[in-house]
Amino acid sequence: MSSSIGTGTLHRRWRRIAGLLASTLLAATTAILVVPTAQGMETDQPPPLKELTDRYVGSAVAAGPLASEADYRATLGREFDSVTAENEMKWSSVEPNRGQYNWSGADQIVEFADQNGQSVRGHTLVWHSQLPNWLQNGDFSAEELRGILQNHITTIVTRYRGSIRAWDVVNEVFNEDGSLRDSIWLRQLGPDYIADAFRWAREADPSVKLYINDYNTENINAKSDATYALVQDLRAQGVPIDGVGFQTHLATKYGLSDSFQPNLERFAALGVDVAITELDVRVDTPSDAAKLAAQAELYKRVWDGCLAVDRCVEFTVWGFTDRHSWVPGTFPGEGEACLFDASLNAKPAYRALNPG
Ligand code: 9MR
Repeated sequence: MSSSIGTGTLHRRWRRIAGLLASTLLAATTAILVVPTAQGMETDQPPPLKELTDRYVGSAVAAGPLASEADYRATLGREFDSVTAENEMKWSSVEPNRGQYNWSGADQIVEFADQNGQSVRGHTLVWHSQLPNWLQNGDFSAEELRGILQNHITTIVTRYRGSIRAWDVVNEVFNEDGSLRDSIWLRQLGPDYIADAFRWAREADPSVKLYINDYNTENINAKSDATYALVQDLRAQGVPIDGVGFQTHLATKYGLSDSFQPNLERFAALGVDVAITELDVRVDTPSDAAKLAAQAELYKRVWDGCLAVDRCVEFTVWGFTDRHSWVPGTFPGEGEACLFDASLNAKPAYRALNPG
Protein backbone atom coordinates (compact mmCIF):
# COMPACT_ATOMS: atom_id res chain seq x y z
CA MET A 1 0.00 0.00 0.00
CA SER A 2 1.27 3.48 -0.82
CA SER A 3 2.64 5.53 2.07
CA SER A 4 1.80 8.84 0.38
CA ILE A 5 -1.37 10.53 1.51
CA GLY A 6 -3.82 10.81 -1.38
CA THR A 7 -6.80 13.14 -1.46
CA GLY A 8 -9.05 10.17 -0.65
CA THR A 9 -7.11 9.58 2.56
CA LEU A 10 -7.18 13.26 3.55
CA HIS A 11 -10.85 13.45 2.79
CA ARG A 12 -11.50 10.40 4.92
CA ARG A 13 -9.54 11.94 7.78
CA TRP A 14 -11.99 14.86 7.79
CA ARG A 15 -14.82 12.38 7.67
CA ARG A 16 -13.26 10.59 10.64
CA ILE A 17 -13.18 13.83 12.63
CA ALA A 18 -16.80 14.48 11.67
CA GLY A 19 -17.55 10.89 12.65
CA LEU A 20 -15.98 11.40 16.08
CA LEU A 21 -18.08 14.50 16.63
CA ALA A 22 -21.13 12.56 15.52
CA SER A 23 -20.35 9.71 17.95
CA THR A 24 -19.99 12.22 20.79
CA LEU A 25 -23.40 13.61 19.94
CA LEU A 26 -24.69 10.07 19.62
CA ALA A 27 -23.45 9.17 23.08
CA ALA A 28 -25.23 12.22 24.44
CA THR A 29 -28.49 11.19 22.84
CA THR A 30 -28.42 7.44 23.45
CA ALA A 31 -31.77 7.67 25.17
CA ILE A 32 -33.39 8.63 21.87
CA LEU A 33 -32.08 5.46 20.23
CA VAL A 34 -33.68 3.17 22.75
CA VAL A 35 -36.97 2.43 21.09
CA PRO A 36 -39.91 1.33 23.22
CA THR A 37 -41.72 -1.65 21.68
CA ALA A 38 -45.46 -2.34 21.76
CA GLN A 39 -44.93 -4.46 24.88
CA GLY A 40 -43.19 -1.60 26.61
CA MET A 41 -39.83 -3.45 26.41
CA GLU A 42 -36.80 -1.57 25.18
CA THR A 43 -34.75 -2.64 22.15
CA ASP A 44 -31.31 -1.28 21.34
CA GLN A 45 -31.17 -0.20 17.71
CA PRO A 46 -27.79 -0.87 16.12
CA PRO A 47 -26.06 2.24 14.82
CA PRO A 48 -26.75 2.90 11.15
CA LEU A 49 -24.42 1.30 8.61
CA LYS A 50 -23.02 4.69 7.64
CA GLU A 51 -21.59 5.12 11.14
CA LEU A 52 -19.62 1.89 11.07
CA THR A 53 -16.90 3.13 8.74
CA ASP A 54 -15.25 6.25 7.36
CA ARG A 55 -15.97 5.05 3.79
CA TYR A 56 -19.09 6.18 1.97
CA VAL A 57 -21.91 3.69 2.50
CA GLY A 58 -24.38 4.12 -0.32
CA SER A 59 -27.37 2.75 -2.12
CA ALA A 60 -28.91 3.09 -5.55
CA VAL A 61 -32.17 4.99 -5.32
CA ALA A 62 -35.22 5.16 -7.56
CA ALA A 63 -37.19 8.41 -7.77
CA GLY A 64 -40.59 6.63 -7.74
CA PRO A 65 -40.44 5.10 -4.27
CA LEU A 66 -38.45 8.07 -3.02
CA ALA A 67 -41.49 10.23 -3.79
CA SER A 68 -44.20 7.87 -2.60
CA GLU A 69 -42.87 5.65 0.22
CA ALA A 70 -42.16 7.20 3.61
CA ASP A 71 -40.58 4.01 5.04
CA TYR A 72 -38.23 3.80 2.02
CA ARG A 73 -37.15 7.40 2.59
CA ALA A 74 -36.65 6.78 6.31
CA THR A 75 -34.42 3.72 5.87
CA LEU A 76 -32.43 5.35 3.09
CA GLY A 77 -31.85 8.49 5.15
CA ARG A 78 -30.99 6.58 8.30
CA GLU A 79 -28.58 3.96 6.97
CA PHE A 80 -26.70 5.54 4.05
CA ASP A 81 -24.53 8.58 3.48
CA SER A 82 -24.31 8.27 -0.30
CA VAL A 83 -26.87 7.72 -3.04
CA THR A 84 -26.63 6.75 -6.70
CA ALA A 85 -29.49 7.42 -9.12
CA GLU A 86 -30.50 3.96 -10.34
CA ASN A 87 -31.81 5.19 -13.70
CA GLU A 88 -32.56 8.90 -13.43
CA MET A 89 -29.24 10.24 -14.74
CA LYS A 90 -29.00 7.87 -17.69
CA TRP A 91 -29.20 9.38 -21.15
CA SER A 92 -32.70 8.09 -21.97
CA SER A 93 -33.96 9.64 -18.72
CA VAL A 94 -32.40 13.07 -19.06
CA GLU A 95 -32.73 13.64 -22.82
CA PRO A 96 -35.53 11.43 -24.14
CA ASN A 97 -35.93 13.67 -27.20
CA ARG A 98 -33.02 15.51 -28.73
CA GLY A 99 -32.56 18.86 -27.03
CA GLN A 100 -35.47 18.28 -24.59
CA TYR A 101 -34.11 17.66 -21.14
CA ASN A 102 -35.97 16.18 -18.20
CA TRP A 103 -34.09 16.63 -14.96
CA SER A 104 -36.98 15.95 -12.60
CA GLY A 105 -35.94 12.48 -11.33
CA ALA A 106 -32.27 13.37 -11.07
CA ASP A 107 -33.01 16.65 -9.30
CA GLN A 108 -35.31 14.90 -6.86
CA ILE A 109 -32.54 12.49 -5.84
CA VAL A 110 -29.93 15.23 -5.53
CA GLU A 111 -32.33 17.30 -3.40
CA PHE A 112 -33.08 14.34 -1.12
CA ALA A 113 -29.36 13.75 -0.70
CA ASP A 114 -28.76 17.40 0.05
CA GLN A 115 -31.52 17.49 2.67
CA ASN A 116 -30.20 14.33 4.31
CA GLY A 117 -26.50 15.20 4.28
CA GLN A 118 -25.73 12.49 1.71
CA SER A 119 -23.11 12.47 -0.99
CA VAL A 120 -24.13 11.66 -4.60
CA ARG A 121 -22.55 9.29 -7.09
CA GLY A 122 -23.49 10.15 -10.70
CA HIS A 123 -24.42 7.23 -12.94
CA THR A 124 -23.62 7.19 -15.85
CA LEU A 125 -22.27 9.40 -18.65
CA VAL A 126 -21.30 6.95 -21.42
CA TRP A 127 -22.96 3.57 -21.75
CA HIS A 128 -24.07 1.29 -24.58
CA SER A 129 -27.46 0.79 -22.93
CA GLN A 130 -30.48 2.95 -22.10
CA LEU A 131 -29.74 5.34 -24.92
CA PRO A 132 -32.74 7.27 -26.26
CA ASN A 133 -34.08 6.09 -29.63
CA TRP A 134 -33.14 9.32 -31.38
CA LEU A 135 -29.52 8.59 -30.48
CA GLN A 136 -29.39 4.80 -30.83
CA ASN A 137 -31.04 4.89 -34.26
CA GLY A 138 -29.89 8.33 -35.38
CA ASP A 139 -27.39 7.18 -37.98
CA PHE A 140 -25.11 10.11 -37.14
CA SER A 141 -21.74 10.69 -38.75
CA ALA A 142 -18.68 10.21 -36.55
CA GLU A 143 -18.21 13.95 -36.30
CA GLU A 144 -21.82 14.57 -35.30
CA LEU A 145 -21.77 11.75 -32.76
CA ARG A 146 -18.59 13.06 -31.17
CA GLY A 147 -20.21 16.49 -30.78
CA ILE A 148 -23.35 14.92 -29.32
CA LEU A 149 -21.32 12.98 -26.75
CA GLN A 150 -19.22 15.98 -25.77
CA ASN A 151 -22.34 18.11 -25.41
CA HIS A 152 -24.07 15.47 -23.28
CA ILE A 153 -21.15 15.12 -20.89
CA THR A 154 -20.63 18.86 -20.62
CA THR A 155 -24.32 19.56 -20.02
CA ILE A 156 -24.94 17.02 -17.27
CA VAL A 157 -21.61 17.35 -15.47
CA THR A 158 -21.94 21.15 -15.47
CA ARG A 159 -25.51 20.98 -14.20
CA TYR A 160 -24.52 18.96 -11.14
CA ARG A 161 -21.09 20.49 -10.56
CA GLY A 162 -20.62 20.81 -6.80
CA SER A 163 -23.49 18.39 -6.03
CA ILE A 164 -21.92 15.19 -7.27
CA ARG A 165 -18.86 13.62 -5.65
CA ALA A 166 -18.03 11.04 -8.32
CA TRP A 167 -19.21 10.19 -11.82
CA ASP A 168 -19.25 6.82 -13.54
CA VAL A 169 -17.86 8.31 -16.74
CA VAL A 170 -17.76 5.13 -18.79
CA ASN A 171 -19.80 2.09 -17.87
CA GLU A 172 -19.34 -1.52 -19.01
CA VAL A 173 -16.97 -0.91 -21.91
CA PHE A 174 -15.54 -4.44 -21.92
CA ASN A 175 -16.75 -7.87 -22.99
CA GLU A 176 -16.06 -10.83 -20.72
CA ASP A 177 -12.98 -11.80 -22.76
CA GLY A 178 -11.46 -8.35 -22.26
CA SER A 179 -12.12 -7.02 -25.75
CA LEU A 180 -13.89 -3.66 -26.05
CA ARG A 181 -17.66 -3.97 -26.21
CA ASP A 182 -19.44 -3.15 -29.43
CA SER A 183 -21.47 0.08 -29.13
CA ILE A 184 -22.31 3.12 -31.21
CA TRP A 185 -19.37 4.81 -29.45
CA LEU A 186 -16.75 2.20 -30.32
CA ARG A 187 -18.08 1.70 -33.84
CA GLN A 188 -18.22 5.36 -34.76
CA LEU A 189 -15.53 6.98 -32.62
CA GLY A 190 -13.02 4.19 -32.03
CA PRO A 191 -11.45 3.37 -28.65
CA ASP A 192 -10.41 6.98 -28.02
CA TYR A 193 -13.97 7.84 -27.03
CA ILE A 194 -13.02 6.61 -23.55
CA ALA A 195 -10.15 9.04 -23.00
CA ASP A 196 -12.17 11.85 -24.59
CA ALA A 197 -15.08 11.22 -22.23
CA PHE A 198 -12.81 11.60 -19.19
CA ARG A 199 -11.25 14.79 -20.57
CA TRP A 200 -14.63 16.37 -21.32
CA ALA A 201 -15.94 15.46 -17.87
CA ARG A 202 -12.85 17.01 -16.24
CA GLU A 203 -13.29 20.22 -18.25
CA ALA A 204 -16.86 20.50 -16.96
CA ASP A 205 -15.96 19.85 -13.31
CA PRO A 206 -12.35 20.20 -12.17
CA SER A 207 -12.87 18.48 -8.84
CA VAL A 208 -15.38 15.66 -9.26
CA LYS A 209 -13.92 12.14 -9.09
CA LEU A 210 -14.03 10.37 -12.46
CA TYR A 211 -14.51 6.60 -12.63
CA ILE A 212 -14.61 3.68 -14.99
CA ASN A 213 -17.24 1.17 -13.81
CA ASP A 214 -18.03 -2.44 -14.74
CA TYR A 215 -19.44 -5.79 -13.58
CA ASN A 216 -17.66 -9.15 -13.32
CA THR A 217 -14.41 -7.33 -12.68
CA GLU A 218 -14.36 -8.04 -8.94
CA ASN A 219 -12.13 -11.08 -9.37
CA ILE A 220 -8.86 -11.34 -11.27
CA ASN A 221 -9.94 -12.50 -14.73
CA ALA A 222 -9.70 -11.50 -18.40
CA LYS A 223 -12.13 -8.62 -17.99
CA SER A 224 -10.48 -7.13 -14.91
CA ASP A 225 -7.05 -7.62 -16.55
CA ALA A 226 -8.26 -5.57 -19.54
CA THR A 227 -9.66 -2.90 -17.22
CA TYR A 228 -6.37 -2.79 -15.35
CA ALA A 229 -4.40 -2.39 -18.58
CA LEU A 230 -6.72 0.38 -19.75
CA VAL A 231 -6.49 2.30 -16.46
CA GLN A 232 -2.71 1.97 -16.50
CA ASP A 233 -2.62 3.25 -20.07
CA LEU A 234 -4.98 6.17 -19.38
CA ARG A 235 -2.93 7.20 -16.33
CA ALA A 236 0.28 7.01 -18.38
CA GLN A 237 -1.28 9.32 -20.98
CA GLY A 238 -2.36 11.81 -18.31
CA VAL A 239 -6.06 11.15 -18.87
CA PRO A 240 -7.97 12.34 -15.76
CA ILE A 241 -9.23 9.08 -14.30
CA ASP A 242 -9.52 8.96 -10.49
CA GLY A 243 -11.17 5.68 -9.73
CA VAL A 244 -12.40 2.24 -10.68
CA GLY A 245 -15.91 1.09 -9.77
CA PHE A 246 -16.59 -2.60 -9.18
CA GLN A 247 -20.31 -3.17 -9.58
CA THR A 248 -20.21 -6.52 -7.72
CA HIS A 249 -23.53 -8.04 -8.78
CA LEU A 250 -23.08 -11.40 -7.07
CA ALA A 251 -25.05 -14.64 -6.84
CA THR A 252 -24.66 -17.17 -4.04
CA LYS A 253 -24.36 -19.93 -6.64
CA TYR A 254 -21.30 -18.30 -8.21
CA GLY A 255 -19.67 -16.83 -5.09
CA LEU A 256 -16.61 -14.62 -5.10
CA SER A 257 -13.05 -15.81 -5.56
CA ASP A 258 -10.18 -15.23 -3.16
CA SER A 259 -8.72 -12.83 -5.70
CA PHE A 260 -11.30 -10.16 -4.78
CA GLN A 261 -9.22 -8.20 -2.28
CA PRO A 262 -5.90 -8.62 -4.15
CA ASN A 263 -7.74 -7.34 -7.23
CA LEU A 264 -8.85 -4.18 -5.41
CA GLU A 265 -5.29 -3.79 -4.15
CA ARG A 266 -3.68 -4.05 -7.57
CA PHE A 267 -5.94 -1.28 -8.91
CA ALA A 268 -5.31 0.90 -5.86
CA ALA A 269 -1.59 0.47 -6.48
CA LEU A 270 -2.08 2.22 -9.82
CA GLY A 271 -2.84 5.36 -7.84
CA VAL A 272 -6.62 5.36 -8.22
CA ASP A 273 -9.46 5.04 -5.73
CA VAL A 274 -11.56 1.91 -5.87
CA ALA A 275 -15.25 1.61 -5.01
CA ILE A 276 -17.91 -1.03 -4.66
CA THR A 277 -20.62 0.63 -6.71
CA GLU A 278 -23.59 -1.73 -7.22
CA LEU A 279 -23.39 -4.60 -4.77
CA ASP A 280 -26.21 -7.10 -4.52
CA VAL A 281 -26.21 -10.83 -3.88
CA ARG A 282 -29.06 -12.75 -5.47
CA VAL A 283 -30.28 -16.16 -4.37
CA ASP A 284 -32.47 -18.74 -6.04
CA THR A 285 -35.99 -17.97 -4.88
CA PRO A 286 -37.73 -18.74 -2.68
CA SER A 287 -34.94 -18.24 -0.19
CA ASP A 288 -34.37 -20.22 2.99
CA ALA A 289 -32.16 -19.78 6.03
CA ALA A 290 -29.15 -21.46 4.40
CA LYS A 291 -29.37 -19.30 1.28
CA LEU A 292 -29.69 -16.14 3.35
CA ALA A 293 -26.70 -17.21 5.42
CA ALA A 294 -24.64 -17.72 2.25
CA GLN A 295 -25.79 -14.31 1.04
CA ALA A 296 -24.80 -12.73 4.36
CA GLU A 297 -21.33 -14.25 4.10
CA LEU A 298 -20.80 -12.77 0.64
CA TYR A 299 -21.96 -9.30 1.71
CA LYS A 300 -19.58 -9.51 4.65
CA ARG A 301 -16.66 -10.59 2.48
CA VAL A 302 -17.17 -7.63 0.17
CA TRP A 303 -17.53 -5.25 3.13
CA ASP A 304 -14.38 -6.62 4.82
CA GLY A 305 -12.44 -6.62 1.55
CA CYS A 306 -13.30 -2.98 0.86
CA LEU A 307 -12.50 -1.89 4.40
CA ALA A 308 -9.17 -3.69 4.26
CA VAL A 309 -8.06 -1.58 1.29
CA ASP A 310 -7.24 1.98 2.24
CA ARG A 311 -8.24 3.36 -1.14
CA CYS A 312 -11.61 1.60 -1.21
CA VAL A 313 -13.59 4.77 -0.61
CA GLU A 314 -17.16 3.58 -1.10
CA PHE A 315 -19.40 0.62 -0.40
CA THR A 316 -22.64 1.04 -2.36
CA VAL A 317 -25.48 -1.45 -2.75
CA TRP A 318 -27.73 -1.55 -5.80
CA GLY A 319 -30.94 -0.92 -3.92
CA PHE A 320 -31.42 -1.70 -0.23
CA THR A 321 -34.79 -3.44 -0.17
CA ASP A 322 -36.17 -6.55 -1.86
CA ARG A 323 -39.31 -4.45 -2.47
CA HIS A 324 -37.50 -2.72 -5.34
CA SER A 325 -34.78 -4.58 -7.15
CA TRP A 326 -33.84 -5.10 -10.77
CA VAL A 327 -32.90 -8.75 -10.12
CA PRO A 328 -36.15 -10.75 -10.49
CA GLY A 329 -36.97 -8.95 -13.75
CA THR A 330 -33.60 -9.86 -15.25
CA PHE A 331 -32.99 -13.26 -13.67
CA PRO A 332 -36.30 -15.13 -13.39
CA GLY A 333 -36.19 -17.50 -10.41
CA GLU A 334 -33.60 -15.37 -8.62
CA GLY A 335 -33.96 -12.40 -6.31
CA GLU A 336 -34.11 -11.33 -2.65
CA ALA A 337 -30.71 -9.79 -3.27
CA CYS A 338 -30.78 -6.86 -0.85
CA LEU A 339 -29.92 -6.07 2.78
CA PHE A 340 -33.55 -5.46 3.82
CA ASP A 341 -36.60 -7.55 2.95
CA ALA A 342 -39.67 -6.12 1.20
CA SER A 343 -41.06 -4.93 4.55
CA LEU A 344 -37.74 -3.23 5.33
CA ASN A 345 -36.78 -5.70 8.03
CA ALA A 346 -33.02 -6.18 8.31
CA LYS A 347 -31.94 -9.54 6.82
CA PRO A 348 -29.04 -11.72 8.00
CA ALA A 349 -26.85 -9.91 5.45
CA TYR A 350 -27.50 -6.59 7.19
CA ARG A 351 -26.79 -8.11 10.57
CA ALA A 352 -23.56 -9.62 9.25
CA LEU A 353 -22.33 -6.10 8.47
CA ASN A 354 -23.88 -4.55 11.54
CA PRO A 355 -24.20 -6.99 14.43
CA GLY A 356 -25.00 -4.05 16.77
O1 9MR B 1 -31.25 -1.28 -11.92
C1 9MR B 1 -31.35 -0.76 -13.23
C2 9MR B 1 -32.68 -1.19 -13.84
O2 9MR B 1 -33.76 -0.57 -13.16
C3 9MR B 1 -32.71 -0.83 -15.31
O3 9MR B 1 -33.88 -1.34 -15.91
C4 9MR B 1 -31.46 -1.39 -15.99
C5 9MR B 1 -31.43 -1.04 -17.46
O4 9MR B 1 -30.39 -1.61 -18.11
O5 9MR B 1 -30.30 -0.89 -15.37
C6 9MR B 1 -30.20 -1.29 -14.06
O6 9MR B 1 -28.99 -0.84 -13.49
C7 9MR B 1 -27.81 -1.34 -14.08
C8 9MR B 1 -26.77 -0.25 -13.96
O7 9MR B 1 -27.22 0.94 -14.53
C9 9MR B 1 -25.46 -0.68 -14.59
N1 9MR B 1 -25.00 -1.94 -14.06
C10 9MR B 1 -25.97 -3.02 -14.04
C11 9MR B 1 -27.25 -2.57 -13.34
C12 9MR B 1 -28.24 -3.72 -13.24
O8 9MR B 1 -28.65 -4.11 -14.51
